[in-house]
Amino acid sequence: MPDAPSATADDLLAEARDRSDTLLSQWADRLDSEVGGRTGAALAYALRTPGKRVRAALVFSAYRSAGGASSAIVGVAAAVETVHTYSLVHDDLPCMDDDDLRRGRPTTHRQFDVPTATRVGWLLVPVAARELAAAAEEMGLPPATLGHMAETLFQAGGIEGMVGGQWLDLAAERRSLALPELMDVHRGKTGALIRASCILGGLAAEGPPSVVQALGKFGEDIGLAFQIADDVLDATGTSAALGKTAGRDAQLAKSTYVGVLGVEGARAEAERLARSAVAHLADAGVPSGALGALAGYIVTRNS
Ligand code: GRG
Repeated sequence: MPDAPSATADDLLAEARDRSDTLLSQWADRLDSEVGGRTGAALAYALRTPGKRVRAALVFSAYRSAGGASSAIVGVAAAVETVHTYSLVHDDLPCMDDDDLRRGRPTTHRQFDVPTATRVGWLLVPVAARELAAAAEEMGLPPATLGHMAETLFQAGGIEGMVGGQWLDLAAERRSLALPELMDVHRGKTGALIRASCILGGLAAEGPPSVVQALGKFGEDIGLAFQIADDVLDATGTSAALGKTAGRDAQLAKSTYVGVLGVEGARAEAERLARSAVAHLADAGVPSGALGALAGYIVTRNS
């Protein structure tokens, strides 16, 4: 699917699920037999849990908007989803958010056990690295580009991104955060990987620096908007619709955008960020049909 201005978010997400789930399922089969036993089965379980695949859709759309055309980009999309899956498996552990339900199914530690789920999370990170390298090779990308892509993905997953944000989030339970601190938490724990998804698409397409930079700015704004929308859904949605426990933020006494701005204020801020995200693309002359549709979805989604 080229960057079609008419593509709807539903089309783009269906495509992302179709393409990345097929590959993730192949990785699941391989890991199940390579690792074996309970841990192999748990790795396959985690990789096959049915996510929305928003990050994969962003990789595909950013790639096409930067002129990319190789079908091997699916390996990059699935590598990002693998890092995301690791973060969900660990986020649900008793030492973090301690949750029983994820993607409409028992969390990995509930289905298996805590040591197995802990191992699964750790094992998924090198899987993502190996598959990112394989995809870059299949696309014929130069080693320096792969290096840049790996740095982008794993920096986003580390102390400057997801781990750092999650750490701040855990430390902030039962404390009231002011808006600037809350932005740091959200940009790190959720926004960094979403931003990286957009940049990775641009890098894999070997887009010019101005395009990759615009994709990064787009990703930064929608990454923050994504977590604000998540705060709203946690406060207003049901567990059945979300596939995870609703109202968890209140139970854990977390600071959220809803707590600071109220539901309507949080929604308005997410919408403002989605508009700002698309403006970054327009400023740099990057086609924004598909990415704009995904930005709209991110702030209006109901799960
Ligand atoms: C060691 C402190 C430390 C951290 C480890 C666990 C972890 C790293 C980070 C957690 C990051 C996290 C889970 C952030 C929440 C991101 C989020 C809003 C997830 C939900 O994303 P969706 O809605 O989920 O795209 P699906 O299921 O559709 O993929």
